[in-house]
Amino acid sequence: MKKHNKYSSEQLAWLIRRHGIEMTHLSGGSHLGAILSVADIMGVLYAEVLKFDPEVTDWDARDRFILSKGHAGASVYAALAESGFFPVEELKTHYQNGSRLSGHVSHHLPGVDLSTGSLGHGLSVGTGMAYALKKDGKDARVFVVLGDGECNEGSVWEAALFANHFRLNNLIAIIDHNHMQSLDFNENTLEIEDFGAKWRAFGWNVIEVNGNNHAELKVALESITENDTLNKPTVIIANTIKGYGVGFMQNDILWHYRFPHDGWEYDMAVSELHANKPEGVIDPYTPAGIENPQIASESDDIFNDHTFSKTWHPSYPEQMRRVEATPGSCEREHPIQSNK
Ligand SMILES: Cc1ncc(C[n+]2csc(CCOP(=O)(O)OP(=O)(O)O)c2C)c(N)n1
Ligand SMILES: [Mg+2]
Repeated sequence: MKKHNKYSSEQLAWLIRRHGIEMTHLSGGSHLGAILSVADIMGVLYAEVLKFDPEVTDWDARDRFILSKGHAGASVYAALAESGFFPVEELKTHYQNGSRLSGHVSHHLPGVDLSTGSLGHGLSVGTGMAYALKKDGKDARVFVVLGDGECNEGSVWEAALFANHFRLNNLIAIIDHNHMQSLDFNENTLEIEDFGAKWRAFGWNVIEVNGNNHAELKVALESITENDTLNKPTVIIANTIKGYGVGFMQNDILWHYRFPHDGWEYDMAVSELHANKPEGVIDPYTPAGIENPQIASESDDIFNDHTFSKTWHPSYPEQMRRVEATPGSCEREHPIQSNK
């Protein structure tokens, strides 16, 4: 694959994770689990796939990119800053009053084509862009990254129909399939499986990969580039883990909204990242890691199940009462454990 960045995809994904932790920590912002989940997809796209020029942001032939799951805005901000679109230092203003780096993706930043955050719109706009580019004979592609919970939105499927009808082979959707949304597993919220079969039925070329594995993502993306005869839009179902990269955040829905607080949460997250830092990357915040990091104690809220369908941790008594008031809601089995 061609290189479009001074960083490798692994280095860039690491930096996206590190920035995501710092940005949510400094701002008290949310959606860190969603940022960590999509970091590898963003790293591969911005290091090796997307055609762009940070000096000429409205370059006609640039690939278009839409982060439709706009709540993971920190991931695209970090990717853009590390790709030269604006100073890395500005990332610290995320969520602050007056900052261009709003919590959800803002088109006021160079390199962003569409503001997102209200789920379900990115694929429709991307489809329109791909249609227009094709009509104008432009050699550019459109990449849209969606959440899997986002695919509960009907508008996603309307766009899927349109893209198939016009055989938009310049459109690539990548779904961050982490099996979770805000409060629970997708399967307990609104079932979407068999996900691949659904897209196939809508006429799309479907590729399923491990979305935290760079090699698999690259093979999938390369296969689309090489297959010029493909007369269909492509969807890559990227199976990911929400919170990937920080053990105690992985598959714990708490980290959809929670930010890493001072103390063991921040210290353990940063220390784990440091233990897995690729060669040649400098941590812009804690270059030498954290000396004597605080570690969670037994009484700390770590490795507990915070999903709505199982139970809420006792530290959330109000929500717990709500769950108990809903008959049967506590007894439901985890769909993945029960292999539904
Ligand atoms: C139209 C709309 N409804 C609700 C929300 C609130 N919301 C923010 S993130 C989220 C969950 C999204 O889950 P998913 O698409 O799976 O993304 P993930 O965080 O798992 O990557 C929801 C419902 C929203 N942003 N937009
Ligand atoms: Mg999800």
